[in-house]
Amino acid sequence: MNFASGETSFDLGEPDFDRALQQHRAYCEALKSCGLKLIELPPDDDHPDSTFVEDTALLTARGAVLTRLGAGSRRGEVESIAPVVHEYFSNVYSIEAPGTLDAGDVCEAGDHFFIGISRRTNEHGARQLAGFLESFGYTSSLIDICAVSNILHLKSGMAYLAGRRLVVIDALRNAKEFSGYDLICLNSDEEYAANCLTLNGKILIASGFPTIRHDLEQLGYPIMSLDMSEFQKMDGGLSCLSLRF
Ligand code: CIR
Repeated sequence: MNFASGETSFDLGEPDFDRALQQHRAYCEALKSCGLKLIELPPDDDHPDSTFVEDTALLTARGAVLTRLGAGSRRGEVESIAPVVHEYFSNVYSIEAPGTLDAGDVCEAGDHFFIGISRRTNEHGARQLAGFLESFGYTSSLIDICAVSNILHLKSGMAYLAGRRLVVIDALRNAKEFSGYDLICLNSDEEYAANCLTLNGKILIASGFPTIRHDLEQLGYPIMSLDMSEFQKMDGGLSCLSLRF
């Protein structure tokens, strides 16, 4: 109910709560239609941003990391997600102070992870995560997004598709960490669509971004699109609304 009192840096007006609920239902249906089984959690009225559950944990095939959210108003969200993560993972680490990390700043690309340093994720948090990932047998690289863009999280500006292919906003196209990757660059008026999701071979994108949709279709990807208007008003995208494992 208090969704509109969450954090946001977008200036798109107040979200319509009923519309947000409808869009959330459509999102859940889309995940199911891609073959995912959903674990649904009860609403957390103390945390208006808790629907952006992705930020609270990084779940990998080899272990999980509970985060320490960069926004003070959101920090308590991790307490509610922790027991659920422990139910499914035996190997769980936590980011500790002075580190902060929002998992929206973490992009898994096969066995490699890109970790954004942002307004929410500091270098301590990023380095702690890199250490945990190394102990799981993964590699990682850190990308300072504050230096190039005002996006909230790394994944507000990029997504991993498959193989060596990434979708990126223009400000990230020259990041040295992406050399050797095949980059699909978004037009400046379609940057919100960078936050797309690959689910069992299908790509979920926000609706209303015809150029990137066309480009992905030309590459042979089956596309599903969802209206995300109310979540965009609160600085959130498709990846933020779930934790996938
Ligand atoms: C926030 O500012 O923290 C939320 N309103 C939006 C978080 C979006 N999460 C994400 O990009 N992973």
